[in-house]
Amino acid sequence: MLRRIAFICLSLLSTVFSLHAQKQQTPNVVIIYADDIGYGDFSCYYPQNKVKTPNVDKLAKESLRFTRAYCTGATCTPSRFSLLTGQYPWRQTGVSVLAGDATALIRSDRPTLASVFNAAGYQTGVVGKWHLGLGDDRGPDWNGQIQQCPNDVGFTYSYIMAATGDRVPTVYVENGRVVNLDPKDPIQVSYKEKIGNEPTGRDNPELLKMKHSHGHDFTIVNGVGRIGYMTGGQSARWIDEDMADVFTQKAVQFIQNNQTKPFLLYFATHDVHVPRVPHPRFAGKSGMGPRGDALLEFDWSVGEILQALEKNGLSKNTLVILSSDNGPVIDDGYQDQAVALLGDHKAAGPLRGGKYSIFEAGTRVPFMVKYPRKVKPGVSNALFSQVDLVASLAALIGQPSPAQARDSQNHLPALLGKDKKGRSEVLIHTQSGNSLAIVEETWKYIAPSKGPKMSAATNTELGNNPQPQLYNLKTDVYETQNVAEKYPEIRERLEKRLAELRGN
Ligand code: NG6
Ligand code: CA
Repeated sequence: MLRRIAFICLSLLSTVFSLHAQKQQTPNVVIIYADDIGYGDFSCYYPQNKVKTPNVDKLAKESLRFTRAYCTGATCTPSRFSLLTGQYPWRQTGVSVLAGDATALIRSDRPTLASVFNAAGYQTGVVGKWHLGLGDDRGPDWNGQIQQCPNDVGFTYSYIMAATGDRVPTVYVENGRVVNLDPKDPIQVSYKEKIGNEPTGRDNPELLKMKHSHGHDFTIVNGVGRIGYMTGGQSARWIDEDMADVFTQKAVQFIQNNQTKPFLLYFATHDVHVPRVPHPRFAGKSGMGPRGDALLEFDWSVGEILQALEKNGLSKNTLVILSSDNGPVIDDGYQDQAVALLGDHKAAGPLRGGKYSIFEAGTRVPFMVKYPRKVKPGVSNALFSQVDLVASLAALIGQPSPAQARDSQNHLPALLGKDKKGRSEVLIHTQSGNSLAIVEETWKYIAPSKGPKMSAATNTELGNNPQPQLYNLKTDVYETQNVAEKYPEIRERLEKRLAELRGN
């Protein structure tokens, strides 16, 4: 009898231990995805810059910090599409900056990063900016249950804004329902014609607390002119100043709620996208205007997330990635003094171009990985693309990568610092000029494109050129010397390779 009891006790103990071990084996993943933060914005990437981001600095010290990680496009929707689907944005038509009432780009039959994690028993949350469309072909039903929302593509929890801070509708959507909506005051949205009687930036500029510099002159909400017309939904409208607080709190709550279960959290901040209307506790604090203040606000959000992991005893077993969806832009359509107060700050660090550009600053972004159990802090020059997160993170949790994630390569060893090389080549794309480029360890080839050379509105060099461009990134990271004619055999090789990959 005694032996029997001892045996039962022992086997119970071993089950408990193995469950515990299992729990430890299964890492949580948190992706902190910034909006429009440039390669040089943090001093860990460009020490000459002086904006104080202590939480990001601390994270960088504890992380493997990549110097050559790319998003797939120089704007938001394309990069986010790739991050979640493992496919390049140009493979599917319509993957470009979406309107706030656009239908869903990713439909429920499609595997995503979230569904891969969900299939492995993870809780999967998205908090923040979505910008991948909502609703079926009839469009999103703002006043009912929205179809084809994040919960239909693998997320078990979602608290999002549909598109961007500067696009209507200016409301939060939780699990497919607009938050705080009064059914007696339904929301109507149009990007084609004026709807309702609310003032617009075009007709009533005197009502604006922040004027537009280009675009952004439709319905005024909270003193800010937006893109698109909206009426109704008064009780549901967000207050821009509180947005970082709201999203951060929801993300922290998600971590707390799931502290005993494995989870994936995709935390997509609104900072530092326009309109830059940070909370009063950050406003004016950077000395660099609202863009600098929004960087402080972003840093605060990062601190809160890391602290939530720490408080719940999850820091060691959580892989945290911090990155951005495209390069920096200073004037993106509002007169927020970002240009006037920029001073010496170089948002792109040593790189040329910025958001919208095929030059390096458009898509080479900050990227760091903290995972105390497996990743030794340091710097990695491995080539990495965000399109690889699906396959690499699937490998991390022992799941197969979906066949539809056709462009996603498993570079988990690079993420963990075991492989110093990463990808052999990275493809990047921009909407302006529909240009494509291929980047290797040394060479970058930009295919000829007809788009404009400059965006006058944002003052960005777009990199479009009807002639082929070839740059040696090792000796000329600022892409000043086009050596396409000097090295015809390299140009031809990359031209061919690009065509091959494109047609694949
Ligand atoms: C542009 C907007 C810009 C920004 C961008 C999308 C104008 C004039 N400009 O069309 O302000 O919203 O779209 O940015 O409207 S992204 O980061 O979401 O891709
Ligand atoms: Ca963006």
